[in-house]
Amino acid sequence: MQKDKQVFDLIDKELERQRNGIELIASENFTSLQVMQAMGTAPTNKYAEGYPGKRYYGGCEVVDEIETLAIERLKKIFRAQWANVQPHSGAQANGAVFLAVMKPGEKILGLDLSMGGHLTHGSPANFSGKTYEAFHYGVTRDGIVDYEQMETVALREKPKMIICGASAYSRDWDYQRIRSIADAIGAVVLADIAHPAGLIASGLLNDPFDHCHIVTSTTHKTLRGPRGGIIMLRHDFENPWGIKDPKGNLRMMSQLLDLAVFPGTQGGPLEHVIAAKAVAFGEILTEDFKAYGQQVIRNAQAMAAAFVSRGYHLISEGTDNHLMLIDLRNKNLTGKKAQETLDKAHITLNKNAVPFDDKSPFVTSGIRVGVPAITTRGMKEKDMETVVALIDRVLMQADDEKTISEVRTEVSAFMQQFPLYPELG
Ligand code: DSN
Repeated sequence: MQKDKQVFDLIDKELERQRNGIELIASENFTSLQVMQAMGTAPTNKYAEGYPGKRYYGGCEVVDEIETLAIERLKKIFRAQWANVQPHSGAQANGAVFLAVMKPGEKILGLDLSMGGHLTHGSPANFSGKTYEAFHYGVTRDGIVDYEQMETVALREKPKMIICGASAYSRDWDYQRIRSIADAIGAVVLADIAHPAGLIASGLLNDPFDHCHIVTSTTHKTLRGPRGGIIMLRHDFENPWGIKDPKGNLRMMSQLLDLAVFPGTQGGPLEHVIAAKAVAFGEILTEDFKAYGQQVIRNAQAMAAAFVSRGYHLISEGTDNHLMLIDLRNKNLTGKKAQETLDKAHITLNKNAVPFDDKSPFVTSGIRVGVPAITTRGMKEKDMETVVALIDRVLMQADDEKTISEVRTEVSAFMQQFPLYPELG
């Protein structure tokens, strides 16, 4: 059959865009070639509703092996007792946890979206805010999670679940403190580690597993796998909240979560993506991945210092992880203007609300900058200075097309030092 030139030309065009640009979206990364190749393989043809050994279709013996391998590798990474690798995304993983633990109308407490939280942590625009009664905590004026506010709201509202984790937060979390707040009211703690998971996997940040009952993540950010979600328990438990399955039976939390993924929220799992997850998990278990995580943190520190030296205002004055949030108000720029202008220079990042922002989420006062992708490209600390200098040139002359065009050319030349998928020609 003839190749669909129209589509494959567009795929090639996207590859060239990725090769020639500086990718700073904190939630993006570049998978290895074998992770990407695994996604375009035969398991995409297979229906496998259910779980290994308990499927609703015949012919699942091979995908059973693939899924079991992915589960076992993931459990090893996080020293987990149980894992589900089927969620199609982080949002789906969170949705399944909600379904397993909560009844509609019950209360949840999560970080406010406008303070760095995530849509699925109770935003009114999301199923989580529509189905459950959502309360929020924020960050202090210093940009650090306001644990006192978390405690005050938790004691007052007695939510059934407290969610920790963020999309735009550059500091580590005090999971022990969150658990003690939850224990005071008998709440479940869900840690959504979608952003820092790769750094946690390498032991470079606090470990949420011993303090949080349930942990979810995406697999495509700092974990550097295919797009997808996962749910894990370090210790399975007979749930003390008396939560029953749809037939009215008390179950272990692992069973409730399995049921909530399938048949609760999803049908057939994407076994080709699960194969790619297994490959990525194998990579995470190597020393190379630990070295990658260490370089991510060194690069983030170097980039933060380079921004500060140019007078940029970093929320919380710095970073512990892979990203930083920059308030551009002292530079007389909005996040929207910065994102759009940098895009023209092939420097990609996203506008982001900063805590206590006075602008709408479509405009915002800030940008979020992350280093996982450029670290995968091979950049080191000294390169962070170059990247920040390029960003600064564009932002300081945001209406000068000539400067933007010059920087675009320099960006493309600079990125030739960091080949991306050379095997693909
Ligand atoms: N869209 C992701 C991010 O950029 O952080 C969160 O879902």
